[in-house]
Parts: sequence; structure tokens; C-alpha cells
Amino acid sequence: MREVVAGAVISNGLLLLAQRSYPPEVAGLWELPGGKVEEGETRARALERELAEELGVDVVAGEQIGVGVPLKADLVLVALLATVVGGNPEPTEHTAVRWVGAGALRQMAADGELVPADAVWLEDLAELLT
Ligand code: DCP
Repeated sequence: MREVVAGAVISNGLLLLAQRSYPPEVAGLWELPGGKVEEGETRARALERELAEELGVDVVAGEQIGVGVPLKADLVLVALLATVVGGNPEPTEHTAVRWVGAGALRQMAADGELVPADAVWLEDLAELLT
């Protein structure tokens, strides 16, 4: 079983979302940024590495939020809280980033603008933002 870790990065009461550029099925949709946990790596370390690589930002990963979401038979997606400790997110692999509050997040979910797996965490995320 492999894991993908995604970051619920919250700063000043807003959540960081990143817009996927690939694959075509989800290009243009918004996600919590992250990536696959490598062999021998903790979830926290993987998230810190992925956000440095993808967004040039230093974060410290915290506790898990929400449930694990199965992506495939052998792949599960988990979300960890994360706090920015250095840098400002600038997308290298994503099309754009944005910071949203609970209201905007709910609207994006209602409009189908979130990656489907991440939409499972809507209530968990909205609670953190209110
Ligand atoms: N994923 C998701 N929601 C997220 C982050 C990822 O549903 N918040 C999914 C999309 C992919 C899988 O997880 O199916 C892996 O994500 P990435 O492509 O972002 O991760 P990597 O860059 O590590 O994987 P790869 O090198 O395979 O592209």
C-alpha cells in the first residue's frame, strides 16, 4: 500500500489551494498540494519535501485531518495540517495557487472545482477555517 500525502496549509485563517495542471481529468481543478510518500519516508517528511519542491515553501507538518481516501486499490490519500515557516508559495508544477476561507471553499466545492478526492474533506477543512 502506498500513500499520497496532501497538505492542509492554513495561514491567517485561510487555506492554500493549488490548481492542477495534469492529468487531463483533473487539470484545472484545485487540490491540497502534496505527493507520494517515498520508501523510508514519514508522511510528515514527504509533505515537507513535496511542498518545498512544488511551491518553494518551507512547512512543518502536523496532525492528520479527515479520513484517508482510497485513490486506487494500492494507493490512499491522507491530509496533514501544515504551517508555513518560510517562503511564499509560488507554483512550479501547478497552474496557480490561491488562499480561501470557508465560504469560498464551500462555493468551489459546490461548483465542482475541487479534485474529487479532496472534496471528501470539505467539512473537516471548513471547520478549521471558522
Ligand atoms: N491527489 C489527489 N489529491 C491531492 C493530491 C494528489 O487526489 N490533494 C492524487 C492525484 C494523483 C496522485 O494523488 O492521482 C498522486 O499525486 P501527484 O501526481 O501530485 O503526486 P506525485 O507528483 O508524487 O506523483 P507522480 O510522480 O506519480 O505524478
